Amino acid sequence: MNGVPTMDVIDSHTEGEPTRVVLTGWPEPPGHTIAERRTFMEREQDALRRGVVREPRGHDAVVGALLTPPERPTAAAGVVFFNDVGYLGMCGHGLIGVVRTLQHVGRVAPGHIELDTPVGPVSAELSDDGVVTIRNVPARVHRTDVTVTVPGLGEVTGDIAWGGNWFFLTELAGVPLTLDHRGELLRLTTAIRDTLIRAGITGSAGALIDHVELFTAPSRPDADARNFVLCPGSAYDRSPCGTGTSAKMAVLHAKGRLRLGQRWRQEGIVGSMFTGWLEADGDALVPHIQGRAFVTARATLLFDPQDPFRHGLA
Ligand code: PYC
Repeated sequence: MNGVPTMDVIDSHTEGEPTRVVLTGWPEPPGHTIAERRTFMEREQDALRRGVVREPRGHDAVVGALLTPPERPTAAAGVVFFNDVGYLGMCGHGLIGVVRTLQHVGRVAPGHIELDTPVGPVSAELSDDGVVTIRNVPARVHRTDVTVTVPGLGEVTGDIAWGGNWFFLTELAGVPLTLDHRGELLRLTTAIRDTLIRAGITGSAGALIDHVELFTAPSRPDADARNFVLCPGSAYDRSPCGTGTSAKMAVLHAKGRLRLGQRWRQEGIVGSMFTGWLEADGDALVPHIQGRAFVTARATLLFDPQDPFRHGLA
């Protein structure tokens, strides 16, 4: 199809959660920082975001990642994460997928890799066996033991923490965190998020809390807890959620239940696992998240000007 705009992408999944990395075809968003590039994408290139991750080419669980030039000369790339409804700050599973994708195309080798994101510098260690350990942006607790009254659910008490995205973290008795209950889990976590928004409860500086994370006892004997994570929009994370595990570890540390360096093994809703731990960097609590990603496809997306849905379904 001569003359039709195209994009080359690589798909992967990290512990079950998909990532689609855009390699070519997306006009480079200008900006001195990755945050400026993301603002430009939101303002001027949003149709491309929708076309890459929404149906008919994608679905609501796909997280897209645009590679850009980095901010720091030491970084391999800048990266802006996005999904079907907007843009993410950081994305833990996505970063693991990006590292394996960069390895797949020969841009990085096992060892230390620096990357720049809109919310700060991050890095990764890629092992010879393909396991990736990311060093996330610092995590912090904003408020603990916040109680809200959720229609149809009653009083829910949880903690608000940052792990690269904003999270409300809680436990709900009565609904098993299993895939066959995902419909109900989506409904309940969406009701919690809507209640927080209506009540004006936010992260710091009025930031929207767009992720809700539920916890329960693990099913795996080698895990410490199992979770269910509502992502922005109406998708749930198939992986144990890197930024959510970071936020959880910050809460556990603040409550005296996780020491620096102590391993936290987080099982996700499909039974996969991330291993995380916290390190101190001055006053900052730096989460490390370890997991695996597998490349699943290389594709060329075609944006036929005749196609009324080339920029995705609404
Ligand atoms: O792994 O941080 C994560 C994440 C955020 C949204 C989906 N995955």
